[in-house]
Parts: sequence; C-alpha cells; structure tokens
Amino acid sequence: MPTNLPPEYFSAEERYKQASTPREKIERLEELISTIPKHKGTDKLRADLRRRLSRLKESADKGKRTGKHESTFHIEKEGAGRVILVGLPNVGKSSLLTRLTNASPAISEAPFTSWTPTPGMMEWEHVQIQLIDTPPLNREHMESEQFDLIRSADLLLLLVDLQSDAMQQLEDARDILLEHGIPIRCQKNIDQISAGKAYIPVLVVINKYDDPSFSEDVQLFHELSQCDWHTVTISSLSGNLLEELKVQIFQELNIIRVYSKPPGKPPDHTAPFVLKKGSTVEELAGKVHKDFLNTLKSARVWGTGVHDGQQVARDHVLHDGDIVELHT
Ligand SMILES: Nc1nc2c(ncn2[C@@H]2O[C@H](COP(=O)(O)OP(=O)(O)O)[C@@H](O)[C@H]2O)c(=O)[nH]1
Ligand SMILES: [Mg+2]
Repeated sequence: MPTNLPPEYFSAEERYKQASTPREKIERLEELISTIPKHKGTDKLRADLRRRLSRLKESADKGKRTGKHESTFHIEKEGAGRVILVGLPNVGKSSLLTRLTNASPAISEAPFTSWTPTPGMMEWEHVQIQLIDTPPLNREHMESEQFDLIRSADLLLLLVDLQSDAMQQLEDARDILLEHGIPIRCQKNIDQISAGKAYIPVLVVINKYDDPSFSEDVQLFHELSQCDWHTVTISSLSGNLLEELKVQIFQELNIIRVYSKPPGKPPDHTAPFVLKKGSTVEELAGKVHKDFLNTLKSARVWGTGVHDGQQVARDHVLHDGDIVELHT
C-alpha cells in the first residue's frame, strides 16, 4: 500500500466496500480510482484497481446480455402479426400450435406440461403469421414476464375445451388476464378503442369439437356467452375446421394483402405486401421502396371499389386482394 494517500481515498474505499449491486460497485470503484494522486508511488495501485474495474464491467455486460437472451419469454416479433395462444391447462393450446405451425411443443394429458412459451410460424395464403403457445393461465404461479409477452400480442386466441366446462374456462381465463392488466374487453357493443386505450382483440377458440355430436354443446356455449368476441369451433385432434380458423385469424388481425405489379406484367401472387386495414396507395408505395414515397406520380388499381385499372390518387384506400401498379 503506497503511503501518502489522501483521506478521500479511505472514505471512497469504505463506500466501495459497502456497494451491493454490480452497478454500484462500478461507480464507486471509478470514484475510488479518481481519488488516487498520480505519481510513481501509486502506479501499481492504480493499475490493480483499473484491472478490477474492467473485470467488473465485463461481467456486468455479460449478465445484461445473457439475462436478456436467457429469458424464454423474450421472443422477437416476426411476420405480419403476432398471435398468442392462451387458456387454462389442457384445453389444447400446444396441440393447436403443432397443427398450425412447424413447432413441436410437448403435448400431454397432464396439466401444466408447458412452462415456457413456444413460437412457430403459420402460413396462410403466402402471409406469415407468428403464433406463440404459452404456459397455462392459473392462479397458483405465473411469471410476470408471461403477461408482458401476452401484452405484446396483436391477437389473442383464447382456447377452451368443449368437452369440459368451456364457459367456466372462458370466464376464468378472462378474469386472470384482466387481473394482470391485460387490455381486453368482452362486453357487447363497446368499441375496441375507448379513451385512447387500444384493446387487444380476442378470438375464442372452442377446441375438441371432434364430431357433430358436440354441436348442442356449442350452441349452449353461444347462448350463455356474455362476450361479443368472435368464436371458432375446431378440433385440434381431427383437424376439423382449421382452415376456417386461419381465415378468422387473418380477419381479426385487421390486415390486408395487396399485390404490386409492374406496368404490362401480371402481379406476383405469391408475394403479397401486408398492410394495416385502411392503408393507402401512398403507404403501399413506402413499403415497396422508400424512394417511391417521393417519386410516386400515379397509380392504377384492380380490385374492390374501382373499375379495372382505374387511376387513383395517393390517398386512395386499398382493400384486401387489390392489385396496384405504381407509376413513378
Ligand atoms: N379429444 C380431443 N382431445 C384433444 C384435442 N386437442 C387436444 N387434445 C388433448 O388434450 C390434452 C391436452 O392437450 P395440450 O395440447 O397439451 O393442451 P395445453 O395444456 O392447452 O397445451 C392432450 O391429451 C391432447 O391430446 C381435441 O381437439 N380433441
Ligand atoms: Mg401446453
């Protein structure tokens, strides 16, 4: 230990020793180093403390990086929309994800089979949609990160099991989501947007409709329902009505497919541009190429509400399936 260290050094050293978090340690070590006068006698001490500081910074960085990536609830958004499957245990969430995507989460009769979310991609008419299976909603133990993930959805698929008490499952699942502040609302005749708050749309999936013998139960479910969420009845087991479900998912996402074509050529139907419902020619142009936003002079549209090849203005609102020729 070099002699002639100032008194500030010793009080800074005391503060450094008491630091508890990695961040505090780094700050106080920096402070400590700054109290050391620079001369030959302190060279070794300063070098030692600097080395300690860089080790602290390194491990703090690593912690940050792995902390983020290790969380299985952190999933990058992909595709034209994010659809999250939620519901009580055993309603068939994992089975449905397996049916609709190439993902393969564990499926079992035992409740609480899945503890981590599993993402997969569903393709529908050349549109890629992200589907995420999640651990079951319950009142015993749930990670708060799961609710953060649920909040990031563009659409929730709320699954219920038609072969047990489906209505009770719907109500329990809805209540758990509401208790954790998920912005959903099921009352009839209320807009999805109110007081500036955006609600996440919910599509109720009545699963385990294995054959028509269950149709009375479906009817009863509809009679009892207090919510105006749309419903789709399917069987993940038999694959019954899965196409209808895909169509409904697309509709609930409020997106449209638009095809751009060069003059004199047909459009590429396998490469739709996906836009929010209500988007204009101008917004399409920006998606096709950002330069088009400035250079776009006019456009011709084939599709809904126009006669074939009609010339339209930049603010013309497009519809699902429209074909657009952009002129620059
Ligand atoms: N009969 C029937 N069983 C199903 C259907 N979908 C899933 N299951 C079964 O229900 C159980 C729970 O399914 P799972 O996908 O693990 O449910 P999760 O807990 O919601 O993910 C499994 O035994 C599945 O085979 C269905 O449409 N009909
Ligand atoms: Mg599961």
